[in-house]
Amino acid sequence: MSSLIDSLRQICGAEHVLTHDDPSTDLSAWEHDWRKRVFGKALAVVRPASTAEVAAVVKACANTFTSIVPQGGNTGLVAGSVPDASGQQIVLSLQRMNAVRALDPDNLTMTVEAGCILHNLQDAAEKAGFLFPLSLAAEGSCTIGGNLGTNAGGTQVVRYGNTRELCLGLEVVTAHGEVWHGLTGLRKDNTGYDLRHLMIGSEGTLGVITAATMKLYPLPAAQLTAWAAVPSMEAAVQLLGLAHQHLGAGLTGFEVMGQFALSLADKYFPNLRVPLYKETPWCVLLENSDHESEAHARNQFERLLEVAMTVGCVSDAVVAESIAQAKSLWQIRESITSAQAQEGLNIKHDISIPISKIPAFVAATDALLLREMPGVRLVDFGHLGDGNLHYNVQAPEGVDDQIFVRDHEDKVNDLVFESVSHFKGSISAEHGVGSMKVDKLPHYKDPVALAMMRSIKQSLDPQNIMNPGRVISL
Ligand code: FAD
Ligand code: 2HG
Ligand code: ZN
Repeated sequence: MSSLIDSLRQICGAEHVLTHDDPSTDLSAWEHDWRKRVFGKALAVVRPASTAEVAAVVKACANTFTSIVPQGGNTGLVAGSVPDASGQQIVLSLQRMNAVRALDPDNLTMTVEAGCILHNLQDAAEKAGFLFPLSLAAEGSCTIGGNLGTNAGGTQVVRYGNTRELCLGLEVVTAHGEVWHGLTGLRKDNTGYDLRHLMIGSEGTLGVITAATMKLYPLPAAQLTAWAAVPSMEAAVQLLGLAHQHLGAGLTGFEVMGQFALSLADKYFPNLRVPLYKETPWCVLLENSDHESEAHARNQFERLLEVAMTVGCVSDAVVAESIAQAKSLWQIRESITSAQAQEGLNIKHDISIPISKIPAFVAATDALLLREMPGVRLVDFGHLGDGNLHYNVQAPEGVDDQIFVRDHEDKVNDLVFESVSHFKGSISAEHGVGSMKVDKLPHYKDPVALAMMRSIKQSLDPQNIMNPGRVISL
């Protein structure tokens, strides 16, 4: 292996190939996942600065049958970006490849390197007078390469779609170390299989994304945020229908949050002042982006809320009076993951169900879990506008969280996933499969689809060096 490390040092420069041989180097940040559920050991952390360097690194690894784990911001929630415990896999960190290569205002695109932090992309777009709409709570550290790798969703999907819908072209280093130059920026191209869509969401198992051409949108004239108390999940779904009717394409966010999830946000972030949640089982956060004016947006919101209150699907509501107030409402929503982590280890489920079936799913699955494990605390929240719930399970009050997760995780997963399957949903809506759900996939994915996935993987990565053991087991 020392000859591989020597080659990698020649390719990237010695200071960009970190190994455990140097006792002063701490690799742990690259070796464990954000949730601290998986702790691996890397042969080396390799930090190339260009596509040519990535290609040379992959070739050197292919020549020595060395596995590669691509890593961006390492904020993934399914442990797909960290090495296993063998000490034989390299972490290929894209963090140094963070340039905005071009912005084309007429084509409404920007071409960026994979290691660009999402928040920096949003900023670069805004400085040029455009909106890059992908938005998620990890945006200060996740990268566009990771967003593409996982086909991230986030809070604007109801209007702009997942990362997949925002991408018009890719540059990819294949498992053989060749470079596919696919940064076309074309909105129409029917010249055969769409390899871009194969790579997006493949979680580093088919190749390394080194750059992407992403869509830009006009900045709205006004963005208004409202917070509504709703009496039930049925009411939340009814409100979603009304919001589509009244706001049309202006509806850019529709998030639901359960009372217990909000109580955790309140407990750990008291300065955020969570409104209305104490008297109601659910709250909804809505965003209206308007291309006319703030007055128009406010007027639309007021009409929507008036109708919603008349039919009874909203019991109380506030519309943010300022940008600062809107930001703090969004901060409440975005603080839930962190608040839940501070409350203790928990069992996450990132699921999607047809929107119409969500109330029945929640009622049935809550009842099932509470019957099987009395006292479990359900942290339900998510992107209701997309039919995507984060249906997370926390230990009963006073029960040791580590012991609860150790003893109950499998059973809880099985109960929730069986329920998801009954309601014809997906066991991963936006976070991906990673290493955490790879064993579950064969039970819940169509066998013909799985067989096609397996043959794609074997044909594009015959040595199985690209993030092996993630997404699909061979
Ligand atoms: P990493 O975690 O580094 O990697 C994720 C996966 O992509 C791994 O399998 C990795 O191998 C692969 N990968 C990374 N870079 C590349 C590349 N260049 N080429 C090929 N494969 C690559 N996700 C959502 O979808 N919606 C949310 O709302 C959301 N909110 C979050 C909130 C918090 C607080 C946190 C911690 C996470 C959240 N996530 C969310 C999950 C996570 O942020 C996303 O999955 C994000 O897209 C990961 O980006 P990353 O750069 O951190 O990727
Ligand atoms: C979000 O929507 C993320 O905030 C994280 O997808 C979800 O913590 C979670 O379960
Ligand atoms: Zn989410």
